[in-house]
Amino acid sequence: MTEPVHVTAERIRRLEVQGARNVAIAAIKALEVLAKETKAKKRADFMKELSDAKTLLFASRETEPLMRNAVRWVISQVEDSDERSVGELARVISSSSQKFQKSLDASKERIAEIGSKRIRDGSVILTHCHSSTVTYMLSKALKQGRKFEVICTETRPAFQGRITAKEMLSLGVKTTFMVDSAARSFMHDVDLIVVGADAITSEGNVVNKIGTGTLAVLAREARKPFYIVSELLKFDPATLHGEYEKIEERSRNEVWKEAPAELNVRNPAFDVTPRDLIHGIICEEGIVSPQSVAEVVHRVYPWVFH
Ligand code: RUB
Repeated sequence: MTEPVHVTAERIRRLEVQGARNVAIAAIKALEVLAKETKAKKRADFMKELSDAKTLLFASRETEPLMRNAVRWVISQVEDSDERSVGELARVISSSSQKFQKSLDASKERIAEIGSKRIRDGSVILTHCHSSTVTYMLSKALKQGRKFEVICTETRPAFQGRITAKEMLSLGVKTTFMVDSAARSFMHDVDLIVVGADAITSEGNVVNKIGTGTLAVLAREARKPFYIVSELLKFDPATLHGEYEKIEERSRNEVWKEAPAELNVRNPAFDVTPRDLIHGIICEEGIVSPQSVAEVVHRVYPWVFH
């Protein structure tokens, strides 16, 4: 196993790479490095290295179907190839990884085009955590001349809301920052809630940063539209076959470093927002209902189901 896969997996585990999209890109870039540096002489040995890399990357964060779909697809291109020489197979990994990244970029662009139309001039937008897909969509709306304000939650315990707040300020957007538990107090000021996704299940439920489900309930109470902004490839095909999406539980130290030892501290990284609380999923195919998302994925990315 080459070093970079270990290093990348560790960086993902430590949240040094954050957000589903960045995690997926880092993982397939690590495969590119592996392909470049491999000492394997035979196809079988190279395939074993890829398989070990996959195991390591999958274990780095368990609620990341985009990463799993990306890694599976890149490796499948080698599995399907008739090439025998490791040099040729390594080239297949590099070109497949780059192709996947290009298609993710195209999806991000399309999502931003579609989603930015939902941002009305003068509106107040609430977001949670840090989603690069959400912030890109907001930057697109800004470029189109739309004026809006953003409210960010701080997103305990790892404070990813600070990344969003800084990014919005750097774009010159008027930004308000609050603790997560203040969301209900400000919901009446909000016109639209947009959040990212880590996983979309076959039933159209969405897994995203812990606290997202609470915001969705509050949005329903205040009758405010609640949208998910996400690439379709965050769909987890395992959920179609009955698996529950696993919710990563992180170290108690992130919540309280010097907590009394006998205290039971829980730190789930994500929660599930039921589809009935979601107005729509803004994805590269348009704004789709959570109920129809599995069919749309099936139409656009049939390989996900293999
Ligand atoms: C990040 C998070 C983001 C999604 C979507 O959690 O929940 O909303 O990953 O992000 P963490 P993106 O900080 O624990 O990774 O749109 O960038 O894929």
